[in-house]
Amino acid sequence: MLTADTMRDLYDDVVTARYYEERLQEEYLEGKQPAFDISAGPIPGELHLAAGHEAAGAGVCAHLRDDDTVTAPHRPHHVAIAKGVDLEKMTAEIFGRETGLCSGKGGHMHLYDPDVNFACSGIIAQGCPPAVGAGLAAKKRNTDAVAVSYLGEGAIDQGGFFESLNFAAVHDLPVVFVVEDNDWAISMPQERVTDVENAADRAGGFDLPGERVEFDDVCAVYEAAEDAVGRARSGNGPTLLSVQVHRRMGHFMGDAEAYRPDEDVERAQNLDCIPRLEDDLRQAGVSDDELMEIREAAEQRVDDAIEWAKDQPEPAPEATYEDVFSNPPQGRPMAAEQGGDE
Ligand SMILES: Cc1ncc(C[n+]2csc(CCOP(=O)(O)OP(=O)(O)O)c2C)c(N)n1
Ligand SMILES: [Mg+2]
Repeated sequence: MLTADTMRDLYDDVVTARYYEERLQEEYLEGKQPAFDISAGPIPGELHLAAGHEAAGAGVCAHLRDDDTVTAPHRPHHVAIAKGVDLEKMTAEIFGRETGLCSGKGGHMHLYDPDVNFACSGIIAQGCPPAVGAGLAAKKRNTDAVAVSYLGEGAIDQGGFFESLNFAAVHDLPVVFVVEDNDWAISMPQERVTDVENAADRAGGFDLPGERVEFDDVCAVYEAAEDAVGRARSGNGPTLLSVQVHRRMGHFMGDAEAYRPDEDVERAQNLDCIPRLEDDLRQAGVSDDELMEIREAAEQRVDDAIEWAKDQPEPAPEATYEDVFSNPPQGRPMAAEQGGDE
């Protein structure tokens, strides 16, 4: 049931996530020009921002508890924020700092927060099998925890996705698959690689319920996810949800989007989940002043997290070989031990 309080919480999530991406965009560009040196600046490496995807993060994760598991792909921040991942530690991770979620060695695509069972990965559809594993574990342990696996529409032809749908269906596992359909996989429009327009139609082949939420509508996602998560939590098996979202920025920071028609960029700017939710909130009796208060508090939290993260130390070079599966060959000295500084 969607109350005004729930809608306020959803609004808090989406404005936090949007502002977070806008601030990261600014920070990321620092020091990278003129030749776009990807390793320069306070955020080294690739960065995939999720502005325009917020409805899918907030609307689904609003139904989740800390002991529920979420796996996300390479565009993870809005989902992590909605799942309650620690904002400071996540930001420190993105900035490559020692106090980050993964000691600054994972970066923005490899966030892992065991406190709220959140993980993401740069390999598309990679999150599906682990989410199914979490669902299986919950079932074997007789808990009512659920797992949610997010993936993009560009990942719905991956074998791991099909195997995960099948295994979850056959074993009636408490898993919700959420496809964030932004129409693009990097520069590839969906219709060129997949004949199924609605990813939720894939559910039929596995005898699963499938539902699509059109437009960037946070409340509609919330309601669809209420059914899907409720079904999973009450032992009635998996669901496939497809949520229409829009990519308001390039695929990654530095993407000039030369392949993207201007009308599509304009469409993405117009179909924004935030003004739509603001209208819904006003209709529910929430004043503009209150909306502004929520926005300002969210912006302050984000600014504080970024300031804190930027003050954190970088990992020591010697930490390179910690937390790895394989250690360097015996006797091979670290660069620092050789007196080198590279
Ligand atoms: C298995 C695998 N193949 C290829 C890639 C390269 N790759 C990174 S993102 C991406 C497109 C993803 O599109 P989509 O799933 O729609 O997510 P979006 O970026 O639109 O959010 C590809 C092909 C990858 N990361 N993993
Ligand atoms: Mg996509």
